[in-house]
Amino acid sequence: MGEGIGDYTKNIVDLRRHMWGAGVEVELRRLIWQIAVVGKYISAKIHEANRKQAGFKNIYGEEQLSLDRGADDILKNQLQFSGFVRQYASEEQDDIIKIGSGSEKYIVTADPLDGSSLVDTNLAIGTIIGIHKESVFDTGKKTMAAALYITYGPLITMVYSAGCGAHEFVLNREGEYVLAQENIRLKEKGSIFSPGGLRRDWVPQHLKFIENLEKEGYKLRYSGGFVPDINQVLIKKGGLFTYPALQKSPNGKLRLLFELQPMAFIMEQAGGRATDGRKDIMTIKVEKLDQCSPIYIGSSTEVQMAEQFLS
Ligand code: AFP
Repeated sequence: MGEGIGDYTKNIVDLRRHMWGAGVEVELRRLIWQIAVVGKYISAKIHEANRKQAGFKNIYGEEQLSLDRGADDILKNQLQFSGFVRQYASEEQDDIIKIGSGSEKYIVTADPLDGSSLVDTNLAIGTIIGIHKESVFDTGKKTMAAALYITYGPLITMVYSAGCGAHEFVLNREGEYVLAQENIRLKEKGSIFSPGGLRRDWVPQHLKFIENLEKEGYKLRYSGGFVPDINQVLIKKGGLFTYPALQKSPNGKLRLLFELQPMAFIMEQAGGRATDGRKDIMTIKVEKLDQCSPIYIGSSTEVQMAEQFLS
């Protein structure tokens, strides 16, 4: 058998074995495993929607919307019986919902299908998960136990951290998540930047920051999908993603609880940083489920540069 993911003569480390080896506590590693399995079902739903589009009919707004809801249903129903989750909050729900008996160890937050408006373009989209020990209405530094995201692209990949480094897995043909790389470490300084929002809406300090990156020769990499855009900074081991404060929306567009905290948790575990331009994302208290925040996330050099321009 040739080299590569399908070569099982090598030492294959699957997700469960990796978490056991990394000392992740048993309930958390079972929960992470169950969520990773849900990724397969969500991926199947995306392909089902795309099959509709292939030669049958395009999926429009309502259909895409149902994809978001479908992904949320799959996640919620699976977590309902996990035995480890007492509350579930997602971008598709109006409020936090109680699932399980109420005595379970964790609270799960989800952006079940981030970037769903990109499904009809066949660009990569993703699922973002935060796992909390205590009430989510606090800072991520206090409440978060783990975070993961799944990228539905040419391959299905999953990155997780349970506070013991950031690790990437690829879903292989046999339906196993096998280790692709562990303890991912960002370089101090990268070479790509991913700037969200419209240039005409940026505040002057942010515009000057971006112009400085362009002057220094950073390459622009922006797909409009938060998960693949962040994943690119992590897997290329450096660079910066930003969705800034805009003149009309000073808190930017991305959700602190569902999108920014999980990615900040993972990026910090990979030696990177994440701020709103002044404060670390993980020290910002969540007051409301739909609270948004500007974000500068990636290598420490670029994040610090942003803070200097914005201060
Ligand atoms: P959708 O989920 O509506 O596709 O939005 C995706 C997203 O929330 C996030 O994934 C992107 O980083 C961001 O929006 C892109 O926003 P712009 O379209 O304003 O660049």
